[in-house]
This record gives sequence, C-alpha cells and structure tokens, in this order.
Amino acid sequence: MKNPKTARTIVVLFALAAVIMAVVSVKMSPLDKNTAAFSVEQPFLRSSLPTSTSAAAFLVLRNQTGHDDRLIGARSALAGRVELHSHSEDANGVMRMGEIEGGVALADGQVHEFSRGGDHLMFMGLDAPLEQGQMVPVTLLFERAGEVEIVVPVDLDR
Ligand SMILES: [Cu+2]
Repeated sequence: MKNPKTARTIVVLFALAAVIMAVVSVKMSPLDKNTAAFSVEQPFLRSSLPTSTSAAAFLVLRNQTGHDDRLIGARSALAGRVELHSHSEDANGVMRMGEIEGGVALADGQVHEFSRGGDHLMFMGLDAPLEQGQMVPVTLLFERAGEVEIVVPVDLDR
C-alpha cells in the first residue's frame, strides 16, 4: 500500500464488516431471543362441553434456552385465569386436579408433557365458548426467560 489513507480506509471497512457480521450472527442465533428457545409441540385447547366456562390446554414443552428454568404461570386474554394443574389420585382412588405448587421445573434440554389425564393448563372464566380451529394466544411465564408468547389452536375433537 503506497497510500496510507487507503490502507486506513480498508482497515476501517474490515472492522465495520466484522461488526456487522457479529450483529447478524447474534440475530440469527435461536438462543438470541427466549421465545425462540422454548419449543412447543402438539398444542391444543379443548373444553368438554360447548357451554363450559373452563377449558384445558395440552402441549409438549421443550427447554432449548441453554439455561435451567421454571414455568411459573400462564395467562390468556380469553380466560379470567389460567392455572398450571396436575391430576393425581387421592387416597380413595378418586382423580383430582389441583394447582401445581411452585410451577414446573424445566432443566435445560428437558421436555415436559402436558397431556390428557396429566398436567394441563387450566383456563377458567372463559368469556365465550371456544370455536373449533380458533387460534388462542397464550402467554407462558418463566422464572428466568420471562414471558413467552405461544398460540394454541382449539381442537374439540381430541
Ligand atoms: Cu385442571
């Protein structure tokens, strides 16, 4: 390089390119945003009767955030309240459901299944009956990741 000014310009351009590439790679990383790092599989929401004011959501939740976390709650504009419920058998062999104390621990890489007859997200105080195929936005609340928005379709046939 004979011209020191040109050399300096080239160095600046290379530095700029490095910065841009770093920003782009961070943006493209799935770990960049917490919402992209929890995977939700096979979600559906159902109520037992069209007139029900409550419903239950089922899904498979996978923690791919790179950090241990804990699901501590959920909410939906559709329901007055959403609780994390589990099913368990009492001393008399009767199945009862109740709120999961302390939330659902989800270590990094761990999968938690919310399925019929087991854990579920309980929607209470529905404003209106659910419609087949309706897409329901739900906010999951995690201890570490904070709020994660998901969409759960209504499937009354499952
Ligand atoms: Cu329940």
